[in-house]
Amino acid sequence: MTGLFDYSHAIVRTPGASVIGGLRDGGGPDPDLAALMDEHAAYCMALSSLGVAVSILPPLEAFPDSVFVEDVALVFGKGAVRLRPGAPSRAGEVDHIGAALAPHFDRVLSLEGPGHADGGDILTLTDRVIIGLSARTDRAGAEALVGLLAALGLKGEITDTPKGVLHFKTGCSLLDEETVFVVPALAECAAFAGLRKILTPPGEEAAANLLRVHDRILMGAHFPQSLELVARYGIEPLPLPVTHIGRVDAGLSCMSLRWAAPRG
Ligand code: CIR
Repeated sequence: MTGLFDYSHAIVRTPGASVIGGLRDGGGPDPDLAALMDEHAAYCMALSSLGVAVSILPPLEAFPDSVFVEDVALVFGKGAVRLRPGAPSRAGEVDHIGAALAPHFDRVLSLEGPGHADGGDILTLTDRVIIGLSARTDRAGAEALVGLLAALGLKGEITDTPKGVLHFKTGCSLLDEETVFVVPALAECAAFAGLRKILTPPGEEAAANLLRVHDRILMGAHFPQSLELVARYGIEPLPLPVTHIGRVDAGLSCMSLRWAAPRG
């Protein structure tokens, strides 16, 4: 059986220059485009260096946030789902990602309206898929998604995302199949019952969105306490620069769609 983090394939999208005008939850300085492009290239190289076959899609200037491919689709070994992102400016990204998924998946399901769901709100565990309600994912979208997951043989579980946290996974990630790295505001989430919880160090809540790939953890290079904590936990971190892409609210998971293609 393939483990949760044994990805064979990933899809990423090169940012367009329009990414500078991407949606932002808070204020802060604009990203520097050249630095952001370098960060994205380093992210793609990190995935490749871990043995993942990375398909790089061309930029979509009309969609400033289209680099965040994780939000517009869900992918599993047994099929994919086109989502309905909650931000109106992102709705048009779905047809583009659908076209990119078609060559890789025999089954591509589509979330139908009126609800919305963003991939950033969806955390896949070994036994179920957690869907966090947020400003982007509403109850109707989450319930419709539970139905699509069932069609793929997966169990969906709906939970809440604390106010002020953009996406469910802005506040948590899996370190391993039983351990979640989580911001204090999300630590008591009922969906985490039975999981080991490790809290983000004070001041490093933004490190919560990390990405485990095989036996490494991709994590922002500017989170020294979190890097040390993960290393002490026994998983070697792979620090990456994400300062500029982080200014448009990126984490490590949102820049790729990853899956393990069935063997044979
Ligand atoms: C947005 O607000 O949609 C983008 N600027 C950032 C999306 C980040 N995605 C994620 O955390 N899954």
